[in-house]
Amino acid sequence: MKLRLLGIAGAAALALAGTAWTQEKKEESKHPTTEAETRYQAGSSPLEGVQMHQDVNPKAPKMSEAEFGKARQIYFERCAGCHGVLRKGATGKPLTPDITLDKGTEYLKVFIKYGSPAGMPNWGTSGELSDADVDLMARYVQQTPPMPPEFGMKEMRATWKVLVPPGQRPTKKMNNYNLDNLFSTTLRDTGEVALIDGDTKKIINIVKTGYAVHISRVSASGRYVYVIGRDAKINMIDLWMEKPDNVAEIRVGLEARSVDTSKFKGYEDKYAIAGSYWPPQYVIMKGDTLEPLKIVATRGMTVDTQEYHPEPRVAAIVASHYKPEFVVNVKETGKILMVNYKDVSNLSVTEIPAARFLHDGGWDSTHRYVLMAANQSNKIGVVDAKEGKLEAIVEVDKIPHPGRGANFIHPKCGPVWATGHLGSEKISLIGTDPKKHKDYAWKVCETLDGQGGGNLFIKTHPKSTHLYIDTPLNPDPKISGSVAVYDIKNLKAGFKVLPIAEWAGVTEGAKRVVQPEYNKAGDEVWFSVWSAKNQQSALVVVDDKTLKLKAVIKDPKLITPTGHFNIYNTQHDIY
Ligand code: DHE
Repeated sequence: MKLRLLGIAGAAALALAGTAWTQEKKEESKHPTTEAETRYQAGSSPLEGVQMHQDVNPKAPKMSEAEFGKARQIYFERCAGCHGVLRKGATGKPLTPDITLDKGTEYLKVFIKYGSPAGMPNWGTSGELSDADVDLMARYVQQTPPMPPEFGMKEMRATWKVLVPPGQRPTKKMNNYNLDNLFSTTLRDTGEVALIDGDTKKIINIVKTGYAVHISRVSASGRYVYVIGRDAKINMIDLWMEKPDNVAEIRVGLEARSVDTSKFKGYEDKYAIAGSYWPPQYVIMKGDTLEPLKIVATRGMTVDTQEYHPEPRVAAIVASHYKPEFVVNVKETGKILMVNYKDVSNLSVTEIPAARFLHDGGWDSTHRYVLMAANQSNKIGVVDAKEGKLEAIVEVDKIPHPGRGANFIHPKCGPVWATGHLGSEKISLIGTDPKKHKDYAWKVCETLDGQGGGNLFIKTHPKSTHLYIDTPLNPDPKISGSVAVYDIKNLKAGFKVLPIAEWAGVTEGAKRVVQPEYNKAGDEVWFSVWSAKNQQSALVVVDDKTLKLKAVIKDPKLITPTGHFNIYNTQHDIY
């Protein structure tokens, strides 16, 4: 795995920067960080465009209003993902004036320009920030952090639109599509999803959604698709319409990543839930109109040191099949919340301690246990949804990133759930059967080697004997443009490599291959070949039996495809 190297000038400058450098070097040996990892976490925040109060600290270096505005925009585009909206630290270090004023402008400039091996990107020497911008940012982080506005019921209701009220919607399916085998594909940079017929591979509709659209989830009945953008806009699509399209929309905050809907028997399609990064909160909505009903803040104490965190972001949310509950990951406090929606006005929430920096995760094959990755802690928290308690914390490799994970039967350990890692090539297989395979339950029962680090998603299907591992964030284009496939029945044989980007026949762009997703039958696997906004992208469909190319879907409208969600598999949590 390639480490980011600092230039000689950078190292020398950092050496001058004093003891902090020695400390950073110690951390480097424990946690070598790749550029891909750091940049993935440091994704752009839509808060860059939000009006905020400017409060210039009199002790801080001078900045004009225009300079402050420009620096604020750069901060939210590049820095807030790691250092937090309020600069109190998230996966990156805190950058509040009590710390930064002591360091001073020259010291901060060195860090910003050259980066640090502990994870700070080399914004200056990589050419992303000019010397003038580096100077601007060094002065900016010494000012009092501007505070984005809150987003409560009044603001949500002002954005809420029911485009087609439930009474005016079809009473039966009005199209001939095989809805179970439809795919909702994220078109990240156009703020749209492509609804694609999985049988004919034809695009049914391109539906407008939020900014830098992120994920789709499917209602318990399979009729509605809920899509969330990074600007916290949710779009609700009715698949029964002649041409499936939006029927309701709302903004639930200023920045968000997760949405899901109630799946417990008797509550199908009744509620939707969305979690936001800013403000740190989740909201429960009516499932058929998105009318906001209840907003709950996640600000509070961290799980380990029990200190107050002002902006604990809501990461993955999944819906329980065991109880009328949503499972809500709170990233910075490291708590998994079991939010019981039986009585929304007298909401009861069970707070389960896991580990800091909870991110993504999914169910075991029985849907009783949910496994959530605390990515910067290198741990998986396991919750028993039936008993409503922590079952185990499992140590894995560096920066686990399961997506929703992959479930299959291991010859020795019985049922296992698998996760890959952003920070290493390892794939950890965790035993999930405490009854019949007690010795392996909640332990890493086998570790496989993949192609390299930079893995984001891993997938299999109950009808398949293959396990697919993508590596879109690996620095080597050969690895980021291909996927590794294991034969589950013969793991010892190692993996085969499928050159997906080459098969796509796309000539330009970075061509990162991302997110394996099965069709309903479990005999095809879909991948996105993700290029830049102004370059051609594609979807590649692989025959799961033969591991040969089955189809390439290309269309000028397929701009920056990333995640894709098969309706049936997403509806039933099959992975
Ligand atoms: Fe995601 C899931 C957050 C960057 C594609 N991503 C998730 C989830 C969270 C999250 C919390 C779990 C949602 C759930 O299950 O309810 N993602 C973040 C980030 O904070 C991060 C690191 C940086 C950012 O600024 O957003 C980030 N994500 C990305 C990408 O760059 C990806 C690869 C491309 C894209 O479309 O933006 C990406 N994330 C995805 C996908 C899923 C996802 C496809 C759903 C996986 C699944 O199988 O369910």
